[in-house]
Amino acid sequence: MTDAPRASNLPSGRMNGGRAMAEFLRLAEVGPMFGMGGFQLLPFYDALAQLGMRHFLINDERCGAFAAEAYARVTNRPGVCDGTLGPGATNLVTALIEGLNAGTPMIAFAGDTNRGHSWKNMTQECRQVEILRPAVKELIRVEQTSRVPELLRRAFAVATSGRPGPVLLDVPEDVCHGEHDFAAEDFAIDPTTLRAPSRRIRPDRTDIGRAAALIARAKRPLILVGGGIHLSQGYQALLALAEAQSIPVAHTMSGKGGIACTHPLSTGLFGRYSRISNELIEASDCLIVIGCKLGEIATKRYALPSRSIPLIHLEVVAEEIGRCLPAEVALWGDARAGLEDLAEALADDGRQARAARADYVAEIPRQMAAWREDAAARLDSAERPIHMARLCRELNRALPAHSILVADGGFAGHWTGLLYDTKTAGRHFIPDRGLASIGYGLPGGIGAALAAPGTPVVAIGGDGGFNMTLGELETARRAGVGLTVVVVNNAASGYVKALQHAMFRGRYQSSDLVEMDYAAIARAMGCNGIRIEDPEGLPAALAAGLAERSRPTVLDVIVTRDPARMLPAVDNRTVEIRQGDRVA
Ligand SMILES: Cc1ncc(C[n+]2csc(CCOP(=O)(O)OP(=O)(O)O)c2C)c(N)n1
Ligand SMILES: [Mg+2]
Repeated sequence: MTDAPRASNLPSGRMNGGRAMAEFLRLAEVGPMFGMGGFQLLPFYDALAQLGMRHFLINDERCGAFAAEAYARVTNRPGVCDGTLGPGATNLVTALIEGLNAGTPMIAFAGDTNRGHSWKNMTQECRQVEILRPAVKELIRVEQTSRVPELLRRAFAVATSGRPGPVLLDVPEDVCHGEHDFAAEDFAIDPTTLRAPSRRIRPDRTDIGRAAALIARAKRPLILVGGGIHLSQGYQALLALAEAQSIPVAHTMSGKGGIACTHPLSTGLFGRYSRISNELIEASDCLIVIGCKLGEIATKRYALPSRSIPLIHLEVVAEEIGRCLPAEVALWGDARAGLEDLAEALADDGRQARAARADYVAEIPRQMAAWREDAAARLDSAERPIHMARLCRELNRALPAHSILVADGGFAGHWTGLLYDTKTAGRHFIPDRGLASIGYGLPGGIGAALAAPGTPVVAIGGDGGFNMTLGELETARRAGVGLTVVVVNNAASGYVKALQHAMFRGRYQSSDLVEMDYAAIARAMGCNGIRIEDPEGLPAALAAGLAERSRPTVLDVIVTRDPARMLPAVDNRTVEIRQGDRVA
């Protein structure tokens, strides 16, 4: 909506707080919302119905917030979710922290007690504001019905600025049910705050100059890109810099898709799991870190890279720079803006740089080919149970360039982080690396599918994660979502079992799951369900899932039960363990 129709569409007059909430969201053009009702927010639900807005009942508020989070990643517009007083509100916590750590814009509502009776043992009452406050970028307690639009305006401004994040509005029952005479101007909206990033800050010019000088001198510069590239949508700027200056690009799990994985300058994942990137990092003489926190997984528990390699760090949160590794040049700013400025500062050197680095970049496809040859036995494996590498290869083959793969916490995320190839830049791989909870896959897939109708969406996760949230198959079916869910069925909390195998000499405790037929469960729930025990069956099953446009398909993929073979690696590296080590 441009501003003119929005302005002529402003509501006014007497209405309750819930109606004011819904009216504001209507004007903000939010997408489908997810939540579970309770008495406190019912006026909001009633208004949504009257205004014809899309809101989906979810079977667990955490899943509603996961769906909203994934929706926001695909659209860069705040995802909206709600929970009622007490348990509804506390169920939001895990998914809100995912959004907080991943920098995802979200607006969440929690119903709260009627202030006329608070602290008198009301049903469902708890100290939810204290519980939720550290889970969000900002928690806003709405104390007056009249202030609903003003505080929602604030919520959008916070959610979409700087590093975006979730904002929670805690709405007491009497504020939601209470009425006020609103003026049309109360509903004014700043359209720039409806999408992240709402504003872009550029790094200091002197610092850009220093960074450019460092890059110009480097023989083996390497870009390390994190999830910030998606938040900033800096794809073109990244590709332009990498190509103009002949600089290869490695990515974190969250940064996958900064450039296409299939691009000759892409060196794939770096950190805990890597194809060729880790070696390139160690051999580099200038690392350019873009929108990446350099946390545990990216740095192999802070062992990588060596501190002797000069590092340029471009990051939108100033205090993130230097937190895990000292930066020789700190660039505080938006990823896209900073990349554009670097490219401009380096423009004169382009041809010279490309000539100087010709041998260096020519190595990349050769090294990648050598890696692929080494990995071929696993990528092409015909073994039963199915090898995870083969499953990833089949995903690479089956998923078209514009599709979205949502990857759950646990092994599925790491395996696909390592082996899945995005074919174009953009949000085509969505892992929940903010908090790395298991159980994100199915609800995240619902949010992504609703955000990109017509786009093939596949959600992959473990059987443990699926067990946690499989009630949302009902939601997906009700929503008519043609989502393909790949359940990596290893009859185990595999990550835990693999660690018990490696570190505790196979003394397994609470890491086995009972054998289940998830395809049959899906069919019983009115969804499509296919069990796949032979890798040759994967292409047809994936094709059937992608062809199903109006109900979910569960692909129950039977993979190895051997805990010695679960760790995501395509080679035979044995794990060396010292006391206190974390091996994966
Ligand atoms: C909510 C939550 N609890 C625990 C963990 C720790 N954890 C990481 S992976 C994993 C195993 C998950 O099992 P499953 O989903 O079957 O995946 P698998 O490792 O078997 O592929 C666990 C328990 C987590 N990430 N999130
Ligand atoms: Mg499992």
